[in-house]
Amino acid sequence: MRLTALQDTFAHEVLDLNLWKDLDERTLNRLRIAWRRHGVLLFRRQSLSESELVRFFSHFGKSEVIVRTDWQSRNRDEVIHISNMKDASGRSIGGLGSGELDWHSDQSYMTHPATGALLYMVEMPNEGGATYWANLQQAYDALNEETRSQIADLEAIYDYAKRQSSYDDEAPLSASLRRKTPPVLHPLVCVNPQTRRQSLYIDPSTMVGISGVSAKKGAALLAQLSAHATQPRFVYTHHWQIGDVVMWDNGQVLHRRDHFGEATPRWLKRLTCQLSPEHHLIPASRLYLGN
Ligand SMILES: O=C(O)CCC(=O)C(=O)O
Repeated sequence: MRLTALQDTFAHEVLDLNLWKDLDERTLNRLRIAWRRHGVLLFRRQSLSESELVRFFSHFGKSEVIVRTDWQSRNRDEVIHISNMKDASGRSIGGLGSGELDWHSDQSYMTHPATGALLYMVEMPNEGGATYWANLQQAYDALNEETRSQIADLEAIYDYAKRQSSYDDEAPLSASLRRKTPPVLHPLVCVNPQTRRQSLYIDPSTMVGISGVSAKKGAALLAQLSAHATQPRFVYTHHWQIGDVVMWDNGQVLHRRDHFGEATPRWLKRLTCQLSPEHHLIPASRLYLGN
């Protein structure tokens, strides 16, 4: 197994590894360390059944069954489909349609976010649909001292209703989804347990304000932090190929996607898992009970 930096960014490609094979503990440990260090890993030319995907990802943390059961695979509850494709009866086979997805961090609307995530590309259009990852550690390091002390003790409010309203194929939040996703708080600054370095934790698609700060000032500060964190110098751009597996740590990076043609099929399989708080930055969380 070899590692190589992608476009001179933090993201790395892992070469010479077939993920459908049994991987020995030494290789798995090298992968775990590489993932913690780099935040985004790419494996090209993979060919995996859903069971093989689940088995591979189980080496990194406990699989999560997400709140969107309507996006679930029929074979494995842990696998969801991200697709604009429809089945023979005209029903969507998955979620997120074909529109642009703004910067976000998976699961940030949960009190215990499962921060490990993996996408596997099955079917894709010739144009559009690139995915981007932005490094929150690098973004924090580049903040000035004034902003660092301004945000040191602040918590942002996260609401799934805002996230869902940004999807191009969605109805308003149902009562049952609302019950599973009450608004939560996460600190704007978290500590990486391995390096002890401080890092930003934000999600522009889901944050609706800052606890204890006026709506206007909170919105302005969140917009400023989001614009800062997603500058091209902190971003890796991924142009997909069929068979790509990308895994990322939502405690370290944000991601977004370009739109693509509504009529062109695109289909990814996604898994999420709970990562170890000893080795990965997991944002502290609590329910938001109002200012
Ligand atoms: O479709 C993509 O490329 C990205 C999907 C995504 O943002 C997600 O699954 O959270």
